Amino acid sequence: MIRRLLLVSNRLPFTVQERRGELHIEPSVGGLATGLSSWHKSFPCIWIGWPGITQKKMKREKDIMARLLSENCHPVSISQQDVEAYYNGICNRTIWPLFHYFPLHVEYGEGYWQAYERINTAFANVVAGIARPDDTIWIHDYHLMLLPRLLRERLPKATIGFFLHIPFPAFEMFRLLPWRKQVLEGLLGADLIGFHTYDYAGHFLDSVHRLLGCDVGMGQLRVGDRLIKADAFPMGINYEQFSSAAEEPKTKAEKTRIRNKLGDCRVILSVDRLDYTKGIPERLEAFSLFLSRNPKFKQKVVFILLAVPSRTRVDHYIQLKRDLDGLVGDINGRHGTIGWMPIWYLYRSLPFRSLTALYSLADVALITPLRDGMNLVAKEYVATRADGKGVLILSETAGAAQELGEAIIINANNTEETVRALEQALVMSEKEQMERNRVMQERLRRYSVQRWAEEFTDRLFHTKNLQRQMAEKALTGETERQLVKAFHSSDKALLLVDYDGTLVSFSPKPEQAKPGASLMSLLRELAAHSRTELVIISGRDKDTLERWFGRLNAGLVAEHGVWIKERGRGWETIETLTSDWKEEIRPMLESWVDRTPGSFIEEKGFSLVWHYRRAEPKLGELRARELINNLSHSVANLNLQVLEGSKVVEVKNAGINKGRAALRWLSGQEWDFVLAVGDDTTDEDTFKALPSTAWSVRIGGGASAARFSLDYPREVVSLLAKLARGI
Ligand code: GDG
Repeated sequence: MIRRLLLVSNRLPFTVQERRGELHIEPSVGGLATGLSSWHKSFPCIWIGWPGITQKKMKREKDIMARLLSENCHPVSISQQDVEAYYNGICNRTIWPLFHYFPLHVEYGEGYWQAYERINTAFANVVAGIARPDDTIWIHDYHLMLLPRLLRERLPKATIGFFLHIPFPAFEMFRLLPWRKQVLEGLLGADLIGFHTYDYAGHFLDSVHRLLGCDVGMGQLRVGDRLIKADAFPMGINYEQFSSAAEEPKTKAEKTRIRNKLGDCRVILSVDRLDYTKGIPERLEAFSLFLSRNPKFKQKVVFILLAVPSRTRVDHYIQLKRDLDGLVGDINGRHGTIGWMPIWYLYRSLPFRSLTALYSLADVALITPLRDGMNLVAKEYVATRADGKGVLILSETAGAAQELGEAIIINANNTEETVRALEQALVMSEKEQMERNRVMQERLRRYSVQRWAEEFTDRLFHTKNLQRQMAEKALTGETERQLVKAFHSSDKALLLVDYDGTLVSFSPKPEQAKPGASLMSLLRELAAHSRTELVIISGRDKDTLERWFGRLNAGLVAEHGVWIKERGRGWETIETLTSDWKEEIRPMLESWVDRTPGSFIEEKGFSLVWHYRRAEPKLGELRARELINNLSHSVANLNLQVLEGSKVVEVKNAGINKGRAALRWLSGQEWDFVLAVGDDTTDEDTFKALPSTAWSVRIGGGASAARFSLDYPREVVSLLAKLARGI
């Protein structure tokens, strides 16, 4: 449950504007602020953001500050210089074009990046100064991607959510950003990272996997001991506000006023910020071609183009405005007649009433962004048409297209297709219009902006709960003390310890993971304990284990149980095993090595292992899945099994596993203390073979039969040191 919400976004829901030398505050129009207004009033909420004027002006007008605070808005001051480098620089000249697949519009500059770090830090200072331990912090959008981490450093236990309102691009695009790792690490400070679509969430996880090497699965990953989730939450609109708008007397009056000017012309409408991502010139070209192809529509149709001024200090926007002015003039000049102007071009923002009046009289909404995180205008148009009429044409590269499949979906770069869509829309029967709209309206009504916010925050708390459950499993503090105490008061203790990933971290090449002098001395101390038996249970080949640990007074298990060596005895295999099958399986593994750069084969006495730790992570995993699939046909006939370890696929004789090997010790004698430690799926067999009183610890996250967890091999070493040295 939300106790108090801190909403953090670049802009506050109020804008401070200067008129005739005086500052005024006015509610901001658009998406988040209006959408969340009814929801966030149901509990205490503080909004933190930039009020839209510079530091100097804020200082001059102290009462503006007091007014913002009385509206629960905490301003973050930004100097004029930083507004240039941060807002007009890194945000709108670098991140915005890159994330919308416009790499040629992108400007990179170290000064921009420094401003980004500076402003994110300024936000972190303000938020950390306000935040209480049980607050929920929800950060919005691309301006603040470093903030989650900066806050996590200051408030390690905080509940932090992040939502990205623009697309997260595919890896090939994202990797172009010089500061790509810092951005990912910044975002990973959050507990939950939300996107409009599954594609964007997938792209993000893909980049995290490839650039930071984190394992991601089922939309979640771990950074240190913290579980983080990334998921899709398509943002909705305040449905009731739009669906009831058309019936408001003032809207009706506005509609009549506009209709009188239009005569009986049909209306095509588009509404966007004037932005190159919105595909406005392409749309106009398509409209022009439509008029040329369909002269019967001349004087019968009007295209109302509402373009809201945006980022007017950034060159590409200035240029776009010039191009658009020219294009509109050109089309009107070419197709227009005395008394009929095909395009009504409005370059301004309209009041809500006029906007909804336009929505409710438009026969067609032509929403064709080249790339758009979601696009709320498309949803607002459908919601406003409470009469069920009207046709939405929407491009597939808007996030909204994934929810509005009943619209006419087009590729905005395909002029022919857009023309055909216009032709189809203008002759579509009312029955069909209503059938399509009803389905979309029902969906939009159910998944409103309130529901979006609730789902996001619910999932954020769910993630926090999972983190808590994981923390309970962590072998720390009191539990660790109990384990150490139980060991020291036991008469006969058995320690079953895996090697790679448990006593040492993984190395790029298996032979590099040789135990160092201090680890060897610790193992010698443990093995020398008179009441303790140490067993190293590994998947490694017996020759390596013999070389490294042969002189220890310890039991050894090699190749997951193919070979066993009890204390003071020689190596033996537990059954008559064959390795003739290798000739059949090796060529398959070799072809996988050829197809997966960086992978290699390791050959052990009775098994073959394909390692892909050094391969490109995504390719490695894909090939591993394919290999397991392909092997499944061969292994059944040859009485083999396939084991999946950490970045390895291993083929060996069936019926061999670490659990079975562990039974040799577990069933042979009475133990009053048993501890098993391991890090991957092959160790799960050991955990499952243990008596219920045993202590079991799995390294790293994930579901496990082990009772406890630790994060890193160094923690295992420290635990064993406490056993050996009685600390
Ligand atoms: C970003 C992402 C994502 C527009 N003109 C007027 C006016 N508007 C309102 C609309 C709508 C909002 O502004 C525009 O939202 P969009 O979603 O269409 O686009 P962006 O501004 O680019 O927003 C986008 C969004 O964030 C939310 O996550 O969907 O993909 O780019 O609400 O109604 N409102 C008024 N007069 C206007 O003239 N009153």
